[in-house]
Amino acid sequence: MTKKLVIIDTDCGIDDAQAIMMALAAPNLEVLALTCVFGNAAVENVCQNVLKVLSVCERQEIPVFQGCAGPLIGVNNPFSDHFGGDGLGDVIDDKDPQWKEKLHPEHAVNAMIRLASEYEKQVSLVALGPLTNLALAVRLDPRFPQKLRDLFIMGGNIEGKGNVTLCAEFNFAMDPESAYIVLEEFLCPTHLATWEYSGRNALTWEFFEELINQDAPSARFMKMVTSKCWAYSKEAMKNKRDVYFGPGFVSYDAYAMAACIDGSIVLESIECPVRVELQGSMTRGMLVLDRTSSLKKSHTASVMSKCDVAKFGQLLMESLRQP
Ligand SMILES: [Ca+2]
Repeated sequence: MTKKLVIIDTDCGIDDAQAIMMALAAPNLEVLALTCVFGNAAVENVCQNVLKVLSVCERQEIPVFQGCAGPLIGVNNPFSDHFGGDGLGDVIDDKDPQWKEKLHPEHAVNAMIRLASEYEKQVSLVALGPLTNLALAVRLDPRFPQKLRDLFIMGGNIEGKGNVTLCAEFNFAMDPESAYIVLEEFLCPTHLATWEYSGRNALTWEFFEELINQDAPSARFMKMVTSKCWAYSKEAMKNKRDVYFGPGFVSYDAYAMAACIDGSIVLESIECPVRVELQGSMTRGMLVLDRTSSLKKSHTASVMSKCDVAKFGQLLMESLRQP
C-alpha cells in the first residue's frame, strides 16, 4: 500500500494530541514531520507537548520543528487557557529538561517548504492551529501551495457565532491575517473542519469514558491530560458548549485529521469560495462563505458539514490503542 505522506502543523493542545495519535495509528499514513506553532500554549510548550506525544506512542523517529511564536500582526492574544497553561492540562510532572536537543534545528516553515518540494504533489498538510506557519511558507515560496497534494484545516466557523470572540473561532481569531492569506492563496484542494462541524458531530460522554479507559499507554496518557481539564468535563460544559450544540464530547482537531485519513468520513460538505473577515469590530477573524460567488474568486474550499460519526469514533478508539 502506498502511504499518504502527511505534515502536521500543530499548536498541540489536548485535541491536537488526540489528532496526532490518530495519524500515528493510521496504517495508510506516513507522518513526515510535525511543525509547531503558538496557539493553545506558547510555542516552546507546544514543542514539548508534541515530543511527549511521540514518546508516549514510541514514535520519536518523526522529526519535530519549532515554528512561529506569535501572529503575523499584533501581539499574541491571551486566549490560550482552554487546555491549561501548558496546553496539556497542567498535569504532566515528568517534563523533559532535554527537550530542546530533541527538536530538529531547522525552522518549521523551512522544513515544510523543503518537504513539499522534495515530495511534490504528494504531501497532505493538516493544520490544527493558527495558520501563521502556512502564511509565512507561501510568502517565502509562492509555489508552496501548488506543491501540496491537499490541505486540511481545523478552523473557522460558518454560523457567525464564535468561541473566543463574539463571531470568531479560536484558530482563526489567533491570527486572522494568516487565515486570510491561506484561504486566498492556497489553491490546492482545501478542506475545512469548522467549529460547527466538530460541535454538531459530537460523540457521547459515555463514548469518551470508554475511549480513555482502554488498556494502552496512549489511552492512559489521554485520561491523565483530560482529568483536570474543564473542556473535558461533562459538568463544566453544560453551561458552555452544550448551550449551543447540546451535550457531547468534542475533539476538534481530530475531525480534520480523520478527513485526511479517510475521506469517506465526510458525508456532506459545502463547496464554495470562502474569505476571512479582517476589518469588522465584532467579526474580525470570522469565516465567510460566499455561496453565490459574489466575490468572483477563482477557487473554492470544501467546508465539511456532515460526518460519519460511527467511522470517526472507530478511528478515535483505534488511536488510543498504541503503542
Ligand atoms: Ca489545535
